[in-house]
Amino acid sequence: MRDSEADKARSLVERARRLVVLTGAGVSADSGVPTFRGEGGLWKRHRPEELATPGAFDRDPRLVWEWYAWRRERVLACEPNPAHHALADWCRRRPETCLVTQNVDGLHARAAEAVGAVDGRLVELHGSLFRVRCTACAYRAAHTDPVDATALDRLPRCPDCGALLRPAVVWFGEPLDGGALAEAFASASGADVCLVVGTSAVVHPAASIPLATLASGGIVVEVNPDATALTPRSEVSLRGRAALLLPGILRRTR
Ligand code: BV8
Ligand code: ZN
Repeated sequence: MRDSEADKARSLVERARRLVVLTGAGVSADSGVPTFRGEGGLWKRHRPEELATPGAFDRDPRLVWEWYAWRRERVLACEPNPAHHALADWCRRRPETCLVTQNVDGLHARAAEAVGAVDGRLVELHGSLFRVRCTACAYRAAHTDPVDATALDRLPRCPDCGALLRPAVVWFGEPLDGGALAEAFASASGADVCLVVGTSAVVHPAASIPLATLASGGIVVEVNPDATALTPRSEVSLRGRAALLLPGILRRTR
């Protein structure tokens, strides 16, 4: 990719009055977290409809927990990569930035903790692998202990009512948290630049967030090794890996 494209992207982001960022699985790819649709992707062995749905959990909670237990262990062995750190450092310097992620791997939050940017505006649109909620009452909690999914009667249960606990993630066919969605779209509508990193822009309503910035007269800057449906709508679309490109785009210039 020609430097001018990367320089143009850096200048557009640096001069943004208000930036909103949307990330997908690609921002975690360089940490070793499998993406959903890529080679070796999470959906390779299973289709989303098979596992990441309420019906799948109702039919076979042990199988669904087995998949999530595997993903949790896999992610806990990963570290935030230079893309996560560049975004966390940017958000510490510019706390008005809203960082919206589709990812449930918690790596943005870990990068923010590392730079003390915990007061930044991080919206985890689809929840987190490391939070659980009760299938029957209002109980919800952080949860990082290993989950034994070898048998139904070993699955985690609610300490308040004894019902099965589930991963506090948003499954296909489930509504997103209203507050998170409202914050994401309000930020996107109020932004003059939407930086879209590592998403195939297939899953809705997340994929519509950059369109809110465009609708209010803003522009989109995309970072992705592949073209996506957003590419034709992007002012600049950089073909490359987030871990290699983001530190340059977000670097401190003053
Ligand atoms: C809802 C949590 C309504 C669980 C996830 C409108 C149009 C079409 C369909 C729909 C629509 N509205 C709703 C739907 C249905 C559905 C949907 O969008 N289906 C898709 C498949 C067509 N949406 C829903 O069901 C949503 N719910 O709308 O509810 C409602 C309202 C009221 C009452 C009832 C219902 C819920 C969607 C959330 C699903 N949960 N995750 C879990 O993770 O287990 S989705 C999951 O998949 C991720 O969170 C993420 O959102 C998505 C994966 O997408 P990406 O992150 O983009 O990852 P992907 O692998 O696809 O792409 C990676 C990209 O990175 C690639 O482009 C690659 O090139 C790039 N890359 C690779 N390496 C790098 C890189 N980039 C940079 N650097 C690198 N190194
Ligand atoms: Zn309960």
